[in-house]
Amino acid sequence: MRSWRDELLGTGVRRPVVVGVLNVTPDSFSDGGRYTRLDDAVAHGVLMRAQGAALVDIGGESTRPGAERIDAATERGRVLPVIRDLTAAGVPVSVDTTRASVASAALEAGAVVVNDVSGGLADADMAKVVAEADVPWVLMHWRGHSRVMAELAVYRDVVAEVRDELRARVDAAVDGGVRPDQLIVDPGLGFAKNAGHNWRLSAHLGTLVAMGYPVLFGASRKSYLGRLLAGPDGQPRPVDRREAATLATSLLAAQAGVWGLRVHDVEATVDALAVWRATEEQR
Ligand code: PMM
Repeated sequence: MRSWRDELLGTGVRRPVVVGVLNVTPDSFSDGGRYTRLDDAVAHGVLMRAQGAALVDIGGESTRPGAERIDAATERGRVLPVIRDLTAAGVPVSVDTTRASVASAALEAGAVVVNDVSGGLADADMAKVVAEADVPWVLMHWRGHSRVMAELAVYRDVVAEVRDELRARVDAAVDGGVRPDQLIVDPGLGFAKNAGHNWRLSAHLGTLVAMGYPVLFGASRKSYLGRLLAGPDGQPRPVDRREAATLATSLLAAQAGVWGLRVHDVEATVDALAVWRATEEQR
């Protein structure tokens, strides 16, 4: 039987895969508050899968800049019912958490991937959980929790530093017993990064791809796109009107060779990728 890992990371997988975002939080910047009812969340996950998502990424704790933390029991209470129901519906699910205890419960509930925005830095037990469950682990570049991350956006050479810090996280994961073929890396746009850092990383994704690990790219609807598209009054473009800009980032990232795109609008992304693939096939 083909495992979820083969279906996500196997050599025959058509890249980039699309990872659908499903935040079951009251306060995430884009979809916060929309999927707090279990049946709404499950229906949206099922829809994203039908639209072509390889994976639906469930988050229970907002990571928006400045956000305060919630406790682990609250986080588990938000994500576990959705993971159980989506798994029962045959939808492959990743859990977006920095806590080993939440990851462990999520894997037991059926999640097949751990998406850790802290790259293993927030919880020293995460490597053990991932090693024992033998699942893929997304290591995102991160320097600190949301409350403090804006102060940590200081780089001399953002591309080299993100690459080197991701490599250190990869090494720590392997030292913790995780196999290299379980690992996916992510530049973590917006996490301890200002707009200039996000653009610079987007322009040099090849440096991260050259690390030899699958790269996940998550620009969808982020605030630097809102600022790019600000109107004459200087107000950022609202979150629900950043889709065309998001699609442009997705195509540029596809061209740079990323493994996956973490997005809110799965159908639009799948359509844009169909155009990209049809063009690529003629080269
Ligand atoms: N961004 C957010 C949350 N989780 N996970 C990964 N791997 N990469 C990201 O860029 C990322 C993430 C924040 O955005 P959201 O509100 O759209 O979830």
